[in-house]
Amino acid sequence: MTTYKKILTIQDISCVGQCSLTVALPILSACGLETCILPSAVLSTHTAGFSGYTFRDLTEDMPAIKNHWVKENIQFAAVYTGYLGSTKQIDYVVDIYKDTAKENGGLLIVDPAMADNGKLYPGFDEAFVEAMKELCGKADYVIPNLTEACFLTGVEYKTSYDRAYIDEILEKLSALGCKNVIFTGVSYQEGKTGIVVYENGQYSYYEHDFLPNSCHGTGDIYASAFVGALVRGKSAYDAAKIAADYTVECIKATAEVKNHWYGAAFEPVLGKLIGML
Ligand code: PXL
Repeated sequence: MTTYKKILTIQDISCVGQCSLTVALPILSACGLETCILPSAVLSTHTAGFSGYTFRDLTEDMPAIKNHWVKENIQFAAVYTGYLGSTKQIDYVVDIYKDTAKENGGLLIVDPAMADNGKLYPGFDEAFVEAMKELCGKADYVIPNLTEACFLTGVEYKTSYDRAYIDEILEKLSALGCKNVIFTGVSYQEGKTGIVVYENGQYSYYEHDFLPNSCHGTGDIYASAFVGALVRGKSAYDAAKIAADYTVECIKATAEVKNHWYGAAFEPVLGKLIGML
């Protein structure tokens, strides 16, 4: 019973597209955590590859939701944020964390889901990046990909780099206040990729094969599995490794499905994730 913890995840509902809450909720539940949700926005689909999607921003619902939780004395063992719908929402998230988790030692885990392949996602701008820097600076763990880390630190995005380049980014993330960094998609050699775990200033690296058919939504799968394993009591390195191994299984499962371009088939291999915990 002692491992049954309640956590809150704040990210959008993309009704179709296998990302954000439709991924985080099942993965965190499979990890054995009571998973409470706060949708940041509702979209008909995600924004990467579909056109004409609807977008309902739920920023203005957030304060009343939080006030109700505070009145009910609801507290979370961790708050995990993903794709957020507006710059103003980031301030509300800080407030929600403060009132529902921080004072009781709850963790703040931030996936700064805002960019990939050198570019910001549609709808995000410099003001959003600035607000995200503030949020990351308060986090116990941040889980950026290389593009997000570059936007957060002002370092030029490169597709080919060495350890010194990654170290510079890690130092700049620490200067923002990020306590621990789980840096995804760091590749030092052809055919390989991996995760840098930068915990209390100590660098470690888990390398695995790079799969060429990498698909949309794997960042959300990775972050959710990492959070699930970490809150279940794994060390940051072990949680980072479990999440990487599970994400690889998801990419392999997706390759078995014809024309599945918009997300990863994470469901058929959920049992493997459970087995790793
Ligand atoms: O997977 C990140 C993500 C989450 N939510 C929405 C997105 C994206 C990436 O494009 O568009 C709405």
